[in-house]
Amino acid sequence: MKPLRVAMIGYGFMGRAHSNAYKRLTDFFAVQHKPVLQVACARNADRAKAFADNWGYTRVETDWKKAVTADDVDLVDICTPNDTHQEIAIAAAEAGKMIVCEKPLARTVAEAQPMVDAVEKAGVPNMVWFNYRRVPAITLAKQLIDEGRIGRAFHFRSNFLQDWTISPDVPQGGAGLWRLDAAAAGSGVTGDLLAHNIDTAMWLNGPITRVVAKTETFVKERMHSLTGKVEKVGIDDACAFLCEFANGSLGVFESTRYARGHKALKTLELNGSEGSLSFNLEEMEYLDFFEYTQKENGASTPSHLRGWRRIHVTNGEHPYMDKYWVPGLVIGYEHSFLNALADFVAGVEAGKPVQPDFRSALQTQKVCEAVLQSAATGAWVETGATA
Ligand code: SOE
Repeated sequence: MKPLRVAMIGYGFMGRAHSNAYKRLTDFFAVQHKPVLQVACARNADRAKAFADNWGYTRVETDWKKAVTADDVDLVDICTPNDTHQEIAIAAAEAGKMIVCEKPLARTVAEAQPMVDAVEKAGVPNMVWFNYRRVPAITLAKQLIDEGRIGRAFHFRSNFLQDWTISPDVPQGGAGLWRLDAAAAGSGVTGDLLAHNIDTAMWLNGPITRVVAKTETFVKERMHSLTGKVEKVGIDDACAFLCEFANGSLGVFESTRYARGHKALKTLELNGSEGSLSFNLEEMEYLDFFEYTQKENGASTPSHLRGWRRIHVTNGEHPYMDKYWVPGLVIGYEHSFLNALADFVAGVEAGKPVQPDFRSALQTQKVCEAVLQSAATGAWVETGATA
């Protein structure tokens, strides 16, 4: 087995989620490369060391430029706030490293485009961690759509609801809370949460062509952890948008961090001429399927038998599930990262790009930007997103 030496830039929640995936990859997947946790990089040496010791990284760097150009590194994993993605990714591409980057790709399309150019010019394998595509029930949804079981799509609706920023005492800026700071994050729920839903939606249902949106910032001022001053809040706390897909279907999306009682209620539903699909992250081992037309014989399901079918996505023939336990036993959130990593490494070994790559994530970035532009003007905005 060949080593795949990883430089992890950043050590927060995603640094942990990805480190777990690197550690477990070859325990579950028959790939030819074994990740080696080589460099943990963070500006604060003590925190980098604590992270490295906990997860088993070989060494520590406090200068990301050294980490991404180091001879003992094959793959750079960007888990830092969004405002740093571009500089790190371009430097890593120029150094010829493989790159996996946290979502959203960048703060804006203008920032993301040079990242796409850099990885394509360097010809380095790249991926963005839109991990929810690799939840087996969502991957199964894609399979059912590709098998033609939904037919002509009419409606796509999707939510991502949280409630962790309702208190005006939550500061903006700093570890974890940079998500509330527009300078670091670029946007609020649009880039942080809806980007996931948009990525999944376009994977399942094709490009979103135009949008009309409304955003709201409920708490207008918050203490900034970095300056110690009360400052204007520049992010969207909530966002709702309508859209059209290139296939003629209509979309409705909503995200907020003010849905009291919801921690990560992430849902999607697709309604088509021959069937419907529904998914809810709180019960992530299930995919709900309504089969109007039976694909196998082309007949309509007899009306007295019609109803939503709850598929427990744990059988060996379900996506990824043959790698884990026995039928009936579930996997969790962390496995979506493991599955994504396995696909990435298998793609590298086969010489095939793995989706979503930077170019694909740029399409999601275009939709996010159109959503924010529409919210600012109140007008419908063309996204320019392609397949
Ligand atoms: C925000 O709370 C967050 O952690 C996002 O940043 C992640 O991308 C999402 O998967 C869960 O929620």
